[in-house]
Amino acid sequence: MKLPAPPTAQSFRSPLHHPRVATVLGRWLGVAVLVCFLTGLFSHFQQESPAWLHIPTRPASLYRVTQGLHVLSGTVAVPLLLAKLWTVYPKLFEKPTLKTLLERLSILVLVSALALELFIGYLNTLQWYPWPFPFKQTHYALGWIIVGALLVHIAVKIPVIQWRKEPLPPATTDLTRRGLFRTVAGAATLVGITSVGQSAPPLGPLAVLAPRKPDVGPQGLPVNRTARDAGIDPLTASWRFTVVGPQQLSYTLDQLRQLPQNHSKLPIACVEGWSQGAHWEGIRIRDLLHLCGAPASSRVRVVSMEKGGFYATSELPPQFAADPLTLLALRLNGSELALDHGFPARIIAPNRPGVLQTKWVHRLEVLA
Ligand SMILES: Nc1nc2c(c(=O)[nH]1)N[C@H]1C(S)=C(S)[C@@H](COP(=O)(O)O)O[C@H]1N2
Ligand SMILES: [Mo]
Repeated sequence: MKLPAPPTAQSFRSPLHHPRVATVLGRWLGVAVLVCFLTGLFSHFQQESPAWLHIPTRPASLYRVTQGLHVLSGTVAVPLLLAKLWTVYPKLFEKPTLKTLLERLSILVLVSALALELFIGYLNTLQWYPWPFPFKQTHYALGWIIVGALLVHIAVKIPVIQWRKEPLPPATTDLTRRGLFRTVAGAATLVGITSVGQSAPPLGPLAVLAPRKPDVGPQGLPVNRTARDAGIDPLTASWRFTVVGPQQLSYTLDQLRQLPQNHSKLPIACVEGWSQGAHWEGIRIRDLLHLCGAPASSRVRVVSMEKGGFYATSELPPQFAADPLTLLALRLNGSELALDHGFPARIIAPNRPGVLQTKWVHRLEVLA
């Protein structure tokens, strides 16, 4: 029996594989990747702020928007990438020359880095890490690889993607180009609508792709890590909250409750994409700084009772410590903090990633 001959580039005659179709899908994908990259950079700099960078504390919900967009644009990029790969895969059957071989290599880097990036990004939203490398650093490095490879790809393709007025080949299949674009746009919208609700509460019930619904959790707020997972022991009678600064302060929980209390309406915006607004009550960090004799604009190290681990401490840059919205919160949505939300005290500050909103706080250290 004779096997049929392998396909060649000429076997794919559908105009849906035309470079202009690839160009249109490439533009859509390019926009998604750009939004994802820029919002990702913002999130990175929030967590690793270099000394020269001054991150503003307002708008208070800025990080909620940028990180919601980050996860949304990454999710929407998945169907766009699949569609783009489908339009161009017949090119794989062209006989390579040295030039196209080099180009293919650069596209291989781009596609594999982007596919891996989107894949580990989505698994991160599920808090599932079935790999030996650190997620955060890898995710960040891949972002730069993608942008570099994308710039090379665009530069190589400039002659093809420039809009030319030459007529397109006539449609030969039942699915027209417009039909394909509608299908791809529909798929992208569908995955968008079924995930955006994790950060836009009115759409919460539709968010079947998202692991967390913004209003499901104790006190109407999701929990990212429970007290049990973090190994938090029950409070003992000797528990004290301390501030280490020019003077050292020490309070029992009742004494903390006697200090002047303030309100803030601020969201928790997790790097994993879910976010929810909440109403917080507690003591302004700048009031505590004042009480211990430190300037309101001091850098403050926040220490949790959690032992070890990436979330056990965080730092408030001076502008965040000084902001009147930044609280050592004791109450959430009208009642005492639930244990899983950080009882007896946690940090809540405007325009910050959830990872820095440290829970189960028992000490503040004023840094020089
Ligand atoms: N000590 C400590 N603080 C923590 C965490 C943690 O695991 N340990 N998780 C952080 C993360 S990733 C988020 S998104 C928020 C979530 O707050 P919530 O669980 O009260 O909603 O808490 C932050 N504070
Ligand atoms: Mo988080």
